[in-house]
Amino acid sequence: MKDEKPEVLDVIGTAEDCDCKEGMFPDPGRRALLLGGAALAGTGLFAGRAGAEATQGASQHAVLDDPTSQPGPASGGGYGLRSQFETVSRWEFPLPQPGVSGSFTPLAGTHGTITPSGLHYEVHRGGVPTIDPARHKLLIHGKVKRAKVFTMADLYRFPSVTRTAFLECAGNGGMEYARPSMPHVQGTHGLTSNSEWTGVALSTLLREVGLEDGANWLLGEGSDAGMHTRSIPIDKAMDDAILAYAQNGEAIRPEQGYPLRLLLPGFEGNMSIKWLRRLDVTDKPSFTRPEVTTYADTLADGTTRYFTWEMEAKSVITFPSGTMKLPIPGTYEVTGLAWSGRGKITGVEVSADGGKTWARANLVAPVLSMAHTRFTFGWRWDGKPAILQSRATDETGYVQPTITALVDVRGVNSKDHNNGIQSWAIDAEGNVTNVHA
Ligand SMILES: Nc1nc2c(c(=O)[nH]1)N[C@H]1C(S)=C(S)[C@@H](COP(=O)(O)O)O[C@H]1N2
Ligand SMILES: [Mo]
Repeated sequence: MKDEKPEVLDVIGTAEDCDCKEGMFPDPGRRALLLGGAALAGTGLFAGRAGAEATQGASQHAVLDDPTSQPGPASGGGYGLRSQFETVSRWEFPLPQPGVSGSFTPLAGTHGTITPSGLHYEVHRGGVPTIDPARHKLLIHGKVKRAKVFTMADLYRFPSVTRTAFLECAGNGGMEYARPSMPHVQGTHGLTSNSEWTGVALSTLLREVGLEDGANWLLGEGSDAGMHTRSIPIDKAMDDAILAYAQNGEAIRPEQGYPLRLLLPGFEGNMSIKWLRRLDVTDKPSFTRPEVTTYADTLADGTTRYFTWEMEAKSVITFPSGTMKLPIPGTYEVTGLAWSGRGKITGVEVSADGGKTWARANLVAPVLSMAHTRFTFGWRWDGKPAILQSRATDETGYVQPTITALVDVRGVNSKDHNNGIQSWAIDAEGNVTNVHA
């Protein structure tokens, strides 16, 4: 039995089918092209960029022909690492702007809905500061009755809340407005991730300090060198904003704002101030430099949109997606993610003919408000060219627009808030590429 090849579905190719090359782009998506029981069990195997990320601290153990023949290495204890065979990695900004660094989540290489913390996308305007939680403090002042400084120890004593929420950079997909630009879904959509966050409800702390009349806005400030500041409307602060100290069951990662970040579910990522050290309660928005420059959107007629907070409903097919190859015609499970900053996803439709006809995809429970929602769709590829698309609807009834419809309204000056429908073309050989359709 052990020597027999595992039975494989006819749609799964063999390792020889994989023309994986080392190149500029990691290929997290060559799913199903590497053969084996693990792939069938749903663990998924991804050929990726070999090298540093591939091993990142994981011990390299010899592979026995028969792993039952002798005990493996003893438990290492400590902090567990993934298998030495797993290579899925973030992709660093290929063209960093001065002062800005970050990386994209490999959406095609993750399963379910939670993004592993080590694969969460990152955007840093002044690098990642190293902050000692024992010395970190949060000041809340301004239009409050009792200005206060909170240490982390103080914050841990308040009632905690936990929720799942996506974060998405307003610039996610920004390169795609005018023309298809990134080869793979990590580049087109990888500036969004989804985590379970734990912390203190901001409303709890605002009640603790007591709001004065005219307390309409907050100015949030981080402790990094990025001078990142944003005005936050008090309604959001009192509604579902969280001062998060934990992510996916452990302290948030340095890249995500350790030891404390603001989390505004559903709002553009840049409002969720990392390394949070100050909240100034004000009567008016502060019109900080980032919010009147970087995060304002210039429309086709030259006017500017400010305060574009909510991320509108969006979806993307992650399998199959750009740079992948369907090895042979047959049945595949098309899958992807959908999310909305306005609440729950109520439906995702899939088209295989560039948007002429649509069919309803399956939403995988649980479907949570302002969180990534996994969708799946059984599809038989007949071997002819096809264009795959997905279209999300949220609980407000809002339907994800086509790129053309978005460009008609916004023009192509704006690089933010591209939630247009993504098209993946499949040619007769099964090659998947990024197109506008
Ligand atoms: N203090 C501070 N907060 C920040 C930033 C920053 O550079 N400094 N980047 C913002 C941007 S542009 C985004 S999209 C999100 C990214 O959060 P993440 O790096 O945890 O994914 O954090 C926001 N909060
Ligand atoms: Mo961002």
